[in-house]
Formats: sequence, structure tokens, C-alpha cells
Amino acid sequence: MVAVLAFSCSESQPEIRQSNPKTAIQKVFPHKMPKEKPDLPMSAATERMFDYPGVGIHDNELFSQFKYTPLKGFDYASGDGTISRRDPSRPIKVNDKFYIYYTKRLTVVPPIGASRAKEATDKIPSTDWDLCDIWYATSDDGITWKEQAIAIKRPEKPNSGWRSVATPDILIWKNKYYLYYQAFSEPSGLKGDWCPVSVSYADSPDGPWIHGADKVIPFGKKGEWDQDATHDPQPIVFKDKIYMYYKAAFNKWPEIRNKYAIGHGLVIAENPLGPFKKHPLNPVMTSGHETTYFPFKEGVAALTIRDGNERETMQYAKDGVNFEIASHLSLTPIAAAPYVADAFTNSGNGRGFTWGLSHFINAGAKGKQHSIMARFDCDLSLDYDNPEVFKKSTVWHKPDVYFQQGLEPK
Ligand code: AAL
Repeated sequence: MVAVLAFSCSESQPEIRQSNPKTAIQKVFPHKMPKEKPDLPMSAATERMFDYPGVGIHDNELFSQFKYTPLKGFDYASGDGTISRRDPSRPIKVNDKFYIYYTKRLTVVPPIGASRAKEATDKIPSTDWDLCDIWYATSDDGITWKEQAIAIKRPEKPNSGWRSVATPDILIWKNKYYLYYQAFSEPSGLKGDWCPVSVSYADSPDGPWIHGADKVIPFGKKGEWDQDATHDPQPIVFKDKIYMYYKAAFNKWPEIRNKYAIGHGLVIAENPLGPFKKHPLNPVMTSGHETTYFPFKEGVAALTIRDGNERETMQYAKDGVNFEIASHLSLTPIAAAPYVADAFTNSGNGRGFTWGLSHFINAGAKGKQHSIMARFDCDLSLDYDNPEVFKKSTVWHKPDVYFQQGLEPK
């Protein structure tokens, strides 16, 4: 036992008391940052500093800043709200060309909004992703794109997706291509943003795409978190199987929107057309919005943005299921769709990525709502290091960026 001096609040006289054996050795946290967790009594914050992939962000392979570049080659009808492109798939590279698939809305008027979904017609869209088809584009450099054609057209009524097909993502499996996408059979917003996921497949990234199956991610039973929506399907190949992550918003309809919660679930299959089996620990993620999961080292990392207590973080799970926070991020790409070269190679040693596509949903002026896609660059790759650009802790924005977030006049 070592005696230490302690001051009580009521008296100014120091009293002598016995210290607890754990704190008895007077070791203090060093000036030079230790590489390993030191054998010291530590506060919770100091202790968990050593649980991140790097003790500082400069050593953390799962930390990056994001830089944005406008895309070239897409026409938006002067931003009048009649053309929208959003929710891109992750780019894939085939014969030296990048391919992306995305939601495209081409309507005579801009969307009237989810709250007016009852007024939607076969010409008037409720939301930005109502009355859409899935289009594709190709590029040599990821910046200039050439829009090619429709990949997946809305099927005839009453097939699943007759109202809108949206938010695609891709899987390459045994030399075939599989597109998973949301298939709406009512205007989004009518009862909720309710839809299941369908899949189509092709021998070439240019199609033709053959319808494979509907409702591939089973809805939960009534009363379960994912009872009526499965969104943002995103497959990777992990541990020899297809791991598909998806989103459901819950605790929401008919409750008011600001009480809503987000869950990401995991379904696993050995065949791209299913059956997909739900992981018993779903939801495996309770923050984030759109899904961005990628093989990283021996596990899976996830960009977790927008919603929930752990929003704006990068997370990591060795088993692809039990995620922990790996870093905190800012100015994150929305609906991020990174170019992950090893997303489907099942290497067991994921390398990460340096760029991808994302979207901005507020590209249009009032009454001209539409989305545009953009490119982001970052350093979330084990094979690339550019700390000067991507590992700085602060990015300084001009005062205007803050003042744009000013109070409403009233
Ligand atoms: C997106 C995605 C899904 C939703 C809607 C269109 O960002 O989360 O696709 O349904 O918004």
C-alpha cells in the first residue's frame, strides 16, 4: 500500500489516505504515444484508443477524408427536375472499362413528395425514385461516363417492380453478373417506402438481363423490424458464400418520420438466386442509411452514415456480423458505391478502395427536385497511402458552408 495525498472539498487541509492497490504505482501516461496498450491504470477513453485499427487517425487504415469531383457525360435537362440519377451500384471493371448501374427517373414533372403519394399517377412520381428504371453507363477513368441504355426496365403490371425499379447493386459470381434492386408495386410513400428486392442476371455486363427471382430477401414476419421493406441490397463474396447486406427503416410508419430507426440485416446464400437465409443476429448494424460493406483484411468493413447514434463512422467485423467502430468520419459520401476490386474474389484479405460514386439528392432548386451522381476519392486502401491529402484530422470549410445551415427566417 502507498499513502497518497488527497484533498476533500469541504476542508482545505490535505488528508492522508490509503490508495487502492491498482493505482498505487504512480505511472503516468507517456509523452511519446505507445504503440501497444500500456500496462497502466487508464480512463475508458484512453483505454479504447488502443482498440482502434490505429492509435491515431494517421495510422488508421480505416480512416479517410473524402474529396469530391463532378461527373462528366450526364445530362440533367438543365436541372428542371425531370431527370434524376441516384443510388449508383459499385463500379465493376470489365475489359478495362468501368460499368455502373443506377436509378434513373425520366418523368414529365419532378416528384411531388412522399406525403402526396396518393396524388401520384402513371406520369406523376411521388418520390425521386418512383417511376424509375435501372440504367447503366461505362467509363475509362471513373469521371467521364457514357450513358448506354436501360439495363432493367419496369416489368408489366402486376409483376413485382411494375411501378418502379431502383437502387441496384451488382454481384459477379461464376462468370455471370447479377443485379439486385428494389421492386416497387405502388408509389413509394403510399403506405411507406415499401418494396422487396428482385434479381436479374446476364452473361455480359451489357446484358441482356434475364429476370431471376422476386422477393429474394424475405420480409420479417409482422411485428419484426424488417416486416415490410428490404432496401439497398449489397452483395459481397465472403467465406465462400454470398453475404448480402440490406437496409430496413422501422419504428416509422405510421409513426412520424423523426422517430424512425434504421437497421441493416445480413442474408447469406450459396446461390445468387437464393434462397437467402437471414442471420439470426439481424439487424447487424443499427446506424447508417444506404449500405456500403466491403471485404477488409480477413473481415468486413462498413461505411456507416447519416442515421443512428453511430452515424458517420467506419465499422469493422472480423466475422462480417459483429461490427465495432473503427473510426469517425466527416463529409461522408451519401449512398457510397466504392470501386472494390476484390468485392467478389473471396480472397480472405480485403484490400479496401480509393474511389467510388455517391449521390446528392438536393441538386435541384425548389420545385425541381432531382439527384445527381458524383465521384469521391479517399484512402481506405491497404495498398495506397496519401496521408497529406486524406489523413488530416480537420478539413476547413469556408464560413459560407456553415452559414448555409443558418436558422430559418421565422
Ligand atoms: C435511398 C435508399 C433506397 C430508398 C430510397 C431509394 O437512398 O435508401 O433507395 O428506398 O432512398
